[in-house]
Order: sequence, then structure tokens, then C-alpha cells
Amino acid sequence: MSRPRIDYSLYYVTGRSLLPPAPTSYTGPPGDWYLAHLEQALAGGVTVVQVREKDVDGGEFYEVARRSKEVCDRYNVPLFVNDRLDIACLLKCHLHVGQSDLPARLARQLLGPDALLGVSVNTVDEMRLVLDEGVADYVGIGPCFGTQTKKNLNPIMGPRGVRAILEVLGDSEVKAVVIGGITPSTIPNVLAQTPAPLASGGYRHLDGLAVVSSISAAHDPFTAATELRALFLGRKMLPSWNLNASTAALDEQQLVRNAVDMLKLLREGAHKPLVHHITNQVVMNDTANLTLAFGASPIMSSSPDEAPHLSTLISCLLLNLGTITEQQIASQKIAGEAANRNQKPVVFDPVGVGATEYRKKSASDLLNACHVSIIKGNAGEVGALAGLSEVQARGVDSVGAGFKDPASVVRTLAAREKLVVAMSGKVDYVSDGRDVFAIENGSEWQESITGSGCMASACVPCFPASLSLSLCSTAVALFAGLRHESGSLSAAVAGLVAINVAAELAAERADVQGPNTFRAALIDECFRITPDDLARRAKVKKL
Ligand code: 3NM
Ligand code: MG
Repeated sequence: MSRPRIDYSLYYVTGRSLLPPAPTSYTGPPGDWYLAHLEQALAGGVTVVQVREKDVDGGEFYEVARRSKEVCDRYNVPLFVNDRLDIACLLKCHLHVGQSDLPARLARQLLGPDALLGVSVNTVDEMRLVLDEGVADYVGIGPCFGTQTKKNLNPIMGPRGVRAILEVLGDSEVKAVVIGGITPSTIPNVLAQTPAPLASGGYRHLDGLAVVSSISAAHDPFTAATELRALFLGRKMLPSWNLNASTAALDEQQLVRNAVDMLKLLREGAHKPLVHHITNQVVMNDTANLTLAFGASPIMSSSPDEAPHLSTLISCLLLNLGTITEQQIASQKIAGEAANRNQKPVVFDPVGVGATEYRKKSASDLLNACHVSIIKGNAGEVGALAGLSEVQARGVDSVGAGFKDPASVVRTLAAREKLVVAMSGKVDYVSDGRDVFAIENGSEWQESITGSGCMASACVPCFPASLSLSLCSTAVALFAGLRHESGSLSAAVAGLVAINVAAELAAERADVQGPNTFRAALIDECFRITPDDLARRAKVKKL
């Protein structure tokens, strides 16, 4: 095979209809503005070009492709044409086919041996077929997000749908780019969520990003291309890019010390995190009080209009799926996206996600819209997200004895989602996808009140990962809201240890005589608990 190896990192699919008007500084022939715009994009860092012309005849398509190729040749950038095998053959360039175009295996028969062939895929079955046929050099996976650019768009798959396709692609030589709604604001989430765990260990990553409007509609295509490419290349700073690298592993003593140190800072008032809750109506009052009791500040706001501004002010965002409504989910998506943009960690409590299809879809939509740093749920909720039926949910409660192997459940889900999973129960399990810690604190009284799981989730952002920001490199800090590293693990363990030790202290009080006095005592103990209490009582074990 003499086909070239090319750099797929920034794949520009042209869209002449989206071009902005030529600026006054442009003095060339009006018809050539497209080429001048393309040239700036190439100078900015585009590594592959595909000429896509949906509403033109063969003659015009040929002319546009021929002239585009002259420009690309000067930059030594490979050119693909969309769909038109004849034009690809005439120009001796590469070909991209969609699912409704000529079948790839037929196109391959006429394409020269040096030509590359790309195929669009929207489903895992299409991906399997491409692998079986063995004629494609790369796949374009999409649409990842909604886009105005393409008519007859296939179902939107979200970064997690892209991941499912990458999982099928596995460690095949076939390259993969993602398309559909790829913009500077969606890229961090795409890069954080798409890596797919491989059976052999390790992750399958994207080889590039494909865009139409992010470049073609740009007034300054040079800067647009530079920024897009830098974001893709910057992925290597995302810890999720290389989850197998042995970054600072934390042992149980260190995690307890971190919890104690964080509580000290809260108690001294040296650190007063502002936590934005978009939560359910059952627990709102308790979780707001509990946040205050720990020395953090809650802001309870469900307005989508307020969320973007809030995200610049907060330390952490807490999203809770309980008593969910359409409006609530819409607000959570907007707030989550804004938190990602502003590099603020997001904690997600998927309350009752196993109970109904509606909640499952809402959780999936939310996880596609933004990258979450920590998921905190009970066994039923974690099981539903992991796609397991071993533990059932009844309404928002999980029932039965729990998982036979809870450690592998949380580890697998954390590795797949590339975040920290904290599963609460009699024993809590926390994993970053590599290590698993068990927390054996707590009181039976917690089961007697509503919202004790939500209260545990609310403790986590009182110990936000941002606290450890000063300890990690700027490169990692850059992706604070997205990063997958010890900060999230520390926060999750600290929050769960704190609420569970507070519950033990509350349960020991003589004035606790029933659920309601326990609930009051629990909030009081969150207020009274000292770093020393944590240090003495924490029962954290690495499994
Ligand atoms: N193909 P933008 S989505 C050309 O899903 C194309 O196969 C898609 O445009 C697919 O970058 C798409 O402006 C349009 O969102 C992408
Ligand atoms: Mg096509």
C-alpha cells in the first residue's frame, strides 16, 4: 500500500455558502475570495481539506476542487473531494463518501492506489461494516452536536456516542475524526469524553477534529484555524488523554490528610467555596444549610439566564437530577457548559436515574452536554449509568444487597466516563478509574431520612478540587474543570468522609430520638465537626 500517512488533526470541510463577505482589505477578484479565505485557513494550521459542494453541477465542482487543490498543494496539505469519485480520479486527489454516496468498496476499485478514502459513520453498525470491508483509511464520526451546516442530519450522538464508535474502532489502523458542531467551546468536552477504553488496556483517541462553520464562517480564518488546532494539540495536557500514565497516585493516608487540611481551611475561613446548586425541591433547604454548616456558601439558582454569569463566580457546580423538569435539565446543561468553559468542576448526582427512561435520557443528555468531574450516586444509580441490572432501583432508592463486586463497578464506570465515581451506601466506594477506596464511616440513621444521598453529594463541592489547584501544574490547572486527577478524588473522599463522620457524631447524641432530630443533629454536626474528628474517625481503605 502506497497511500500516504497524513495529519488529520484539523480537517476543514469547505462550505462556500457560509463564507463571510470579503473584507475591504481584500482586493482580488470577488470569485476568488473563497480561495483567499482557504489560504488563510491553511496558513493558520488546517492539515486536511475536503471540498464539499452540495448544490453545484459537476463543472463548477470540478473547477472549485481544482483551484482548491492548487492552493492546498502549495501548503503541502492533502485534498479530499466529497462524494464525486470522478472528480477525485481526474484531480488525483482523495475521496470522502457519505453513507448514501457510492459504497466505499466500489469507490475504492476506481480510486488510484495512492488515494485515501474516508467514510462517514453515524452508528456502531456502520463502523463495524467499514472495518469488515477494510477499504477506508479514516472515518468521519458525526454529527457529534447539532449543526445548522448540514441538511438531513443523522441523529446527534454526543461525545459519548462518538466514544461508543471509537470503542468499536479499537486499535485499528483506521483513523477517526469527529464532525458536527465542533467549536472552541465544545472541543474541551469532546476531547475529555471521547477517549474509549480498549480491551487491551489504554484508550482509543480521536485523530482529529473536522469542522465546517468554525472556519468557513470565520472572518479571520487564520486565527480560527490556529485556535482550533492548538486546542486539539493541547489535548495532551488533558490527563484523560493518557489515563494510564501513573500520575501521582494517592494513598489512603494522603486522602485523609487532604480531607483534614481542607476542613481546616474551611474552619479558618481561609477558603470559602461558593457552590452553585441546581437541585431538587425535596432537599434544597437541607443541602443549602449543610453547605453553610461546613463553611462554604450555597447559591440555589435554577435560572438558565443566570447560570453563565454565576459560573464565573463559583468554585463548583452541583447538578442533581431529583424532581427533574424540562426547564431544570435545560438550565443544568447551560450551567454545565458554562462551568466547563470557565474551568469549574461539576459534581453530578443522578438521583433516581434507574427509575425511568426519562431520567436516563436526561442524564445522558446532560453528560453529553458537559463534562462532569465527579458522579456521586447510590448503587441503583451507579448501576443504571454503568448499564448493569444487578442492583435494582425502586424510585430513587436502591434496593437489595448491592453489587457483588462494587469496586470493579465503580472503577469501570470511572474509567469509561473519565471522571471520579463515588457510590454511597453502607460502605461508600470512590474510584478515579484506577484506584478504588472504601469509606466505612456512617450511621444507620442516614437511611431513615430523605435526601441523605443528596446531602452527601452536597458535601463534595464544599471540598472542591480547586483547592488542590495550587498544587498542580498550570498546564493541568488550565483544564481544571475537566481534569481527571487527584483533585476530584480528594474532594469526593473528603466530602463523603465528612458527612459520614458527622452522621456518626449525630447518632451518638442523646437528643437524637427519631429521623427529624437526627436530621437537625446532622446539620449541627457538620457545623461542629473538627479536623481532629476527621483525622481520628476516618475509615478509608484502598482496595
Ligand atoms: N457531516 P459544522 S455533520 C458535513 O454528521 C457534515 O456526517 C456531518 O458542520 C456528519 O462544523 C456536517 O459547521 C456539518 O457543525 C458540520
Ligand atoms: Mg456525501
